[in-house]
Amino acid sequence: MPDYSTSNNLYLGFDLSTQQLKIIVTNEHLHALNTYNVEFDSVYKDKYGIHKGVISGKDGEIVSPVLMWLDAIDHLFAEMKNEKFPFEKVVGISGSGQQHGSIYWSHDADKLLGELNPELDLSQQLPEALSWEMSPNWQDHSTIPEANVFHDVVGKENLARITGSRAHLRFTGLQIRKFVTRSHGKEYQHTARISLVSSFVTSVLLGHIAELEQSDACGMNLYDINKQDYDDELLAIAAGVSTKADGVAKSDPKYQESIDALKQKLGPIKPITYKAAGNISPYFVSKYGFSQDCKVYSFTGDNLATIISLPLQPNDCLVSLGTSTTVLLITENYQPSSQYHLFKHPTMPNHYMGMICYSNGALAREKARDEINKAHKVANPKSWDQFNAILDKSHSFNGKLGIYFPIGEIVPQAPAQTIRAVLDKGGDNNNNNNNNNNNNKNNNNNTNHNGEYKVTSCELDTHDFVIDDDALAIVESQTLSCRLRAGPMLSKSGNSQTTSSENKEIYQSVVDKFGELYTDGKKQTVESLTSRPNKCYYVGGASNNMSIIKKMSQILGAVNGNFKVEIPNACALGGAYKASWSHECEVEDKMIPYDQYIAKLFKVSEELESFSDKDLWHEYFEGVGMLARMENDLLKAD
Ligand code: XUL
Repeated sequence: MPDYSTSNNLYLGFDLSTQQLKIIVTNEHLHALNTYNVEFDSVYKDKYGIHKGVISGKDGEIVSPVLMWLDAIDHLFAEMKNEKFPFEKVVGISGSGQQHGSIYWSHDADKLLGELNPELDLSQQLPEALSWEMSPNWQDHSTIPEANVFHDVVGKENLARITGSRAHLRFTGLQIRKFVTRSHGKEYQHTARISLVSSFVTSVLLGHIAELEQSDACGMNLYDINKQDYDDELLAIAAGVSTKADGVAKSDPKYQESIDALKQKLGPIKPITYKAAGNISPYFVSKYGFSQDCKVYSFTGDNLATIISLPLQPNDCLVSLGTSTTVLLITENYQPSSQYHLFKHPTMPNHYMGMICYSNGALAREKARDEINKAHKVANPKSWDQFNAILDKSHSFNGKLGIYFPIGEIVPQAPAQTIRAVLDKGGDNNNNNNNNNNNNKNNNNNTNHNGEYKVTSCELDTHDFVIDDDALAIVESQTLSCRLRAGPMLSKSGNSQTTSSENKEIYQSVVDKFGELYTDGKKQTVESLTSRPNKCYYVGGASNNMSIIKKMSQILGAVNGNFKVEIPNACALGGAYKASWSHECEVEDKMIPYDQYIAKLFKVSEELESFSDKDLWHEYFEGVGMLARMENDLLKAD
């Protein structure tokens, strides 16, 4: 066990994810001292019948047993107690939960939570506190009919404008509509309150049901971010009384009653604050030895906790290169789109977290790598050497891009497909339809702007597109897609490094070549095309491949540096830092700007592994124009 004697205050950061519960211990200097974790499958496989932390049912239903999470909390605290962990030194707790999951509390919940007997475990005492013993997991995809209803009633872009996201199968509002109208109508009648996973853990630790935390509440498709209030029409859909979808007239008393009932069950949403949700419940004080003054600060969602685990400033981007690619960024600019997400920032009240989630990431790159290795008869089929050598020797945009979606893509929403394309700078209109692949695309739109540039789809070995070209084309295309989508969110960053007249010139030159550019149905503006990230942080599996992240950094063009980071406990750490920041704000009785507070964690430029390469941001404008046109003209829509 680490030496806790030199720390005055300890903080706990929870991470309740799909497959495990983790607790990290930090001190007042933001040092991480210890972690504890329990893998659900290794302990609860038989008791709860889970596999990889969840139970999969029919029609895409994926749920987690709520009592298992309670067992996991007691399990870790018991382990810590066994090790003589100094619980009395813990002054604040916060943490993260997987996003979108909902927990259905019964009318007895508050009473049962408040009267817990420390002689027994949580899971023995709380079954009656739940009106349903399961929580839909974020991987659940059983709500296609509900997604259709949300979009039919309010429209995809409009829903994104209101709530920060279009309807996603995992989002809480859709899950609630399914619960109410299709799967658990009876249980809904017995539901007094609904928590998110984040506010569920807060509630258990407090001993009463906590308010929803504002940034995580943005993942419900029910909350109007600008108005900072629930949207009644969306609540009506979730409650199964939408006039358009369910035929309930607004004049029917059932309409407003059902909206009000759901509003009450969800409870108020607490605006971003450093103030504690309350003190830890007597159960944990008696059973484990916590101080009764220990504060519980509202938990948030896992992605939201991730961005507060690093000293990120406005307009910084975190590019996570796992099986899927996820881009998280901080912005002051509320520019919603149906193709990405905006949430309130969990600790910076006037800021938002943007999130772009691609489903095709590593898998698509690996497929290209394997083909290249096969063609070159490389002994180790998984070696990146050949792929990387191709990336390393490229120092400009060669006019070849692709849409590499071995599985269906979310951004832009499209079925599985592969399209390769070349940019013809010479302008030969007669050739337009000569090199089609078999995709169902519309080549008629491949307009030859100013008689000069056109984008032509082709198959391998036509237009000189050879297998080696896939290496560069896939990394470039994936990165340009991020650049096209991050641009609108960064568009007030002031990071363009060019004057506004230069920006107008750059913009005009792209428009002259490719016509007005639209991404996901929205026109790109001078600002959205010319804004650059402040810093870029690369994390996850492929961030260990320097050739890939160097190429990405050349294209994304961060103005204040690129960094490679490893943050294995990001969600738990973000939770612990939220607790220590909140505690410090409470002690000082004022809101300390979070980016200033977290800056003392480490000096980014000195202590993180930074890397730089040629800045090809300008050169890749042609690529920006080309990819935008490819998406509009060639992509087979869902
Ligand atoms: C985000 C999402 C997942 C979960 C689990 O929208 O669904 O990232 O939060 O990690």
